[in-house]
This record gives sequence, C-alpha cells and structure tokens, in this order.
Amino acid sequence: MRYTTAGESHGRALTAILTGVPAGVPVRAEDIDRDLARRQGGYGRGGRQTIETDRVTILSGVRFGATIGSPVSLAVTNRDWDNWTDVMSASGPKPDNIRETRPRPGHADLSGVLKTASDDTRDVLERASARETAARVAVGGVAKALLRELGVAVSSYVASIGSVSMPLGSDPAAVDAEAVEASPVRCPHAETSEAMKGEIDAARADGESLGGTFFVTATGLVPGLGGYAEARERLDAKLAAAVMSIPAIKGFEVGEGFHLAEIRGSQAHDPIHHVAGRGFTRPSNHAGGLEGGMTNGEPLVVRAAMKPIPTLMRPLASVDLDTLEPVDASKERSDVCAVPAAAVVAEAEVALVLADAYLKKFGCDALVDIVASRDAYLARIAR
Ligand code: EPS
Repeated sequence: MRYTTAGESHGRALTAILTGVPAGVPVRAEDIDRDLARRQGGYGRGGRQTIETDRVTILSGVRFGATIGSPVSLAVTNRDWDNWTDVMSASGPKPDNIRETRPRPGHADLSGVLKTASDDTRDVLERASARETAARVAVGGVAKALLRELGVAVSSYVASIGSVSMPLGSDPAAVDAEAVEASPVRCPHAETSEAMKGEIDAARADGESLGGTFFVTATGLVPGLGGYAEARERLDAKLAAAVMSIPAIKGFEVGEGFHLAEIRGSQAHDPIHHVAGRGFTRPSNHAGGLEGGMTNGEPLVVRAAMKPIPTLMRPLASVDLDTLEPVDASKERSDVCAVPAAAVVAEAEVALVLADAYLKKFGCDALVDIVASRDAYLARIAR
C-alpha cells in the first residue's frame, strides 16, 4: 500500500492516491472527515483553521461504501483558495510584487529555493506547509478502515507542550481515549491540559511558537508483523521513516526508547510468560511492542518530538535573497502550536505502515482472504 499526495497550501485542493488497497474494505467519508476535523483542532492553531472545514471527496476506488481493489483517490478542497487566486494562479505572467524573499530559519524556505533555482520562497513554502498533512490524514483513514476490520485500533495523545509535561507513570497504551478527545490539547490529564493552554497563551503573547511530544499507540496487533531478516523489513525503521516524514518532527523513539540506553538489560527487557488458553504474555512493555523489527503482540508504543513551528511573529534574523542584506525573516499567518494536530497526522502514518505490514503477511487482494489468512495464523500460533 503506497500513497502520494499533491497540492499546495493555498492551491485549489489537496489530493492523494493510495494504491495497493485490497477489495472489500468498508470506507465511509464520515470516518475520514472525523479525523480531518481532529487534525484541524487543538488549542494554539492559527486563523487558517477558521477558514477551512476539511471534508474528503472520494474520487475513485470505493463503490457503495467498500473498496473495489483499484487505487483510491481522495481530495480535500482548500476553501482559502478563493483568497489566493492571484498569488497561486496556474497561468499568466507572475507579478513581481508577490515574491517572498526573506527565508524563515527552521523552514524549508532557504534550502528549497537553492535546490530548485527559485527566486521566491513561496514556490517552496506552499508545498512544505503542514497543510499537506490533511491529505495524509485522508489516506490514513483508509488504512485505519482496513485495520479496524482486523481488530487494530490506532490512537494518539499529547504528552508535553513546551516545558509542560504530563506526569510520568501511566501506560501509554491504556490512556483514556475520551479524555484525550475532550482535551483542547489532546492530553488526557486535565491539570496538564490547562497548564499547556497557559504555556501556549504565553508563547502567543511573546510572538513565539512551541513544540512538544506525543505518543501514538496501536492495540490488537498480531505478533510477527514486519521482519528481522532484511533491513528494509524492520518495522521500527518503517515507522521511524513514516513519522519522521511529518513536517517539524525532530525525534522518534520506540517504547521506552532513549531511557532504555540508561538502564541494565535485566530491567530493559520484557520477560516471557505463558498462560494456557491466552498464549504468550509479557508483564511489561518496555519494548513498545517491537522486538527484532517485528511486532510481538503487545501494544505498539511510539513517541515523537515536534520542534516549535518556524514562523515567528517576532522573527529571527535572515538574509534577503535579492539584496543579500540582513533582514527579519518573513511572517506568515501560522499556528503557535500544532502538536495536537501532528499527533493525529502520526496516527495516519502509523496506520499506513501497519496496514501495509498486514498485507505483506496475509495477502493483498481481498479483505475476506486477509481475514481468513490471519485467522489461520492465529490458530497455528495458539497454544
Ligand atoms: C496548516 C495550514 C497553514 C498553516 C500551517 C499548517 O495555513 P496558512 O499558511 O494559510 O496559515 O497554518 O502551516 C505551517 C505551520 C507551516 O509552517 O507551513 C494546516 O492546515 O495544518
């Protein structure tokens, strides 16, 4: 299962094509729209989200509510396009006064124009904008629909924003999903949610932006997804690549990740027990559900760190691309904090990797055959 997206932040629409989708997967636009709305939310978002009400249009690959085995193509219209037709026109001569030449430190602006021989950072920033992640959430919705049929649920929550962190100690795979969705910052701990809002308000007042960390978890996974024999099959690597492909993600860990480097082996690994009728069990999940590049049947737990958004209302020093003179970096309308949104995007990326791993192990043409193959596998390993 592979996807590609197209579309600029202020262009007509975002589109995505997902290939390798088996037939028979129930797909409902309402489910995808719910995730699109979750991605738009979160305390700290900017003015753009008041313009957009993201909705998916299913263009192909789905008939009467189920996939038919052909590529699934999806579109999300940019309502803001109406305000940008002059700046984002596909034809005609380009007016010189719309060029943007003050690259923002931390954004794709500078390396992007150098790479593409452009004299206008808008050529780069329109595509590098995290607006593109709406299309990823849309295709991720198809992956989630497949996983749902296989009993797998993918969720996320925000663990820290700036210097405000949730208290340690809760099991990431057992957090209260309702509390997450009820929180304005997608953090299940009410007191911490309030403190995070305060941190975001203070950053906004200072013309600043904020990053943070979030967890993504998946439950209901069979053991043995991914692989140990080939470097490219290792699920840890695929998940890292997928989550790190989200704009502004600077760190990634599996299970207890960096903490495991500080403790001894006997504390770091999860003992193997066996309960008749239930099979192999683990009293702990330091590994985050992955051993040897494969799922081990425990919940998958990954965590990512997002840097603060590079667009600052009190901009950092930059250099004008025309004059090469010092200048303040450009100011675009932006978010103060988009960590809650990034967590929803990461759910989509994780779901796409997991769905693909299921197809690799159990077949890829028809959902009914995938379920039968999965059931035969579970019957074989049950003892
Ligand atoms: C975003 C839409 C963008 C930004 C943000 C993410 O809309 P606009 O540029 O029109 O305000 O709010 O993009 C960035 C943070 C960025 O650095 O590009 C969205 O829909 O997620």
